[in-house]
Amino acid sequence: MESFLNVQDLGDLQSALAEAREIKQDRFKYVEMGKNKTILLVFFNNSLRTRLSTQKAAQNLGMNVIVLDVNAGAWKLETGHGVIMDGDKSEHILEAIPVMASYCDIIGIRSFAGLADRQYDYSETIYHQFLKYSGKPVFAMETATVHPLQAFADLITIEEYKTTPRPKVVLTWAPHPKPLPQAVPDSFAQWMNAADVDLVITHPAGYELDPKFTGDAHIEYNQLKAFEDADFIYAKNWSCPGVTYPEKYGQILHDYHTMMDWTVSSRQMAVTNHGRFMHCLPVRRGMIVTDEVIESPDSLVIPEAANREISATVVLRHILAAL
Ligand code: AN0
Ligand code: CP
Repeated sequence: MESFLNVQDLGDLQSALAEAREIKQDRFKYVEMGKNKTILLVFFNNSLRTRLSTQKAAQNLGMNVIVLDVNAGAWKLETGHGVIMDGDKSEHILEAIPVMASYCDIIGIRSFAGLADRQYDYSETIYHQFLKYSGKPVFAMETATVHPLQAFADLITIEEYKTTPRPKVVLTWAPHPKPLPQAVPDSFAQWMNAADVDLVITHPAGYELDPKFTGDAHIEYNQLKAFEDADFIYAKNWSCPGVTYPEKYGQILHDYHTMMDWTVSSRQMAVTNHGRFMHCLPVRRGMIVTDEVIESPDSLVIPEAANREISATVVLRHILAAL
């Protein structure tokens, strides 16, 4: 595997889930695979889970790990082409990428959407520059439009906790004070569409996600109706994806104070089928979800985050196998 952005990149999903179960039984089973291989994790944005779980996964496979926080100690990188670099950016990404690549065998990238230019974000410009100019396998640790390591961990978690063969999974928008990317809901929708679940998406009008990720998932604008008989509730905020309102791409459409009835509380959880609560974290309590719901025994946020180590171990194993 040369590139990991989409669910299809991993090959057969059922075999990948079987590999996840195998790795969970014995995380160090393939510790010889990564001997004398070096992985570089490049962060343009903050991270707790991705940073720790991807390092742990690489160590499970016996790799050497280097982590670079671009905005904390490296030179500020210019990413545009044809720019006269007379500002605060000292180095161009087109030199920095091949230099970084010369020290490693695999590169992970965290580079969030800028939320200003839809075309730039949705063509995954930075990720594709890494792919093109590194000559090394590259994988997404949340890029502009996708977060596949998260969505794979989410699916592993749903497989572990489901009580029916085809559970009803609801992706719900929830309020947040700052504009956030669409990467998490995009990947979640894409992976759920590839899995054996009944996916329903609920959000206020205007937050329609790109159909290239949502496919033919059912969209229900009435949140409470969407929650009826749900087995899993997956909450996330996202800013305007620019599908319905291209001019509002990356913006918050309404003052969040007026949207607080979308916060996931026991009022909505009561109509589910003993639904389990999920969120990728970090989560803002009182905005996305109430303390009561996130602290309840039906909250899966901790095992879900723990499964990030498992999803990353499976993905890195696939990349190592093709080196
Ligand atoms: C990021 C996002 O919404 O994409 C990362 C989530 C894993 N969240 C924040 O920036 C708060
Ligand atoms: N869920 C997730 O990717 O968390 P971090 O942003 O902390 O890595």
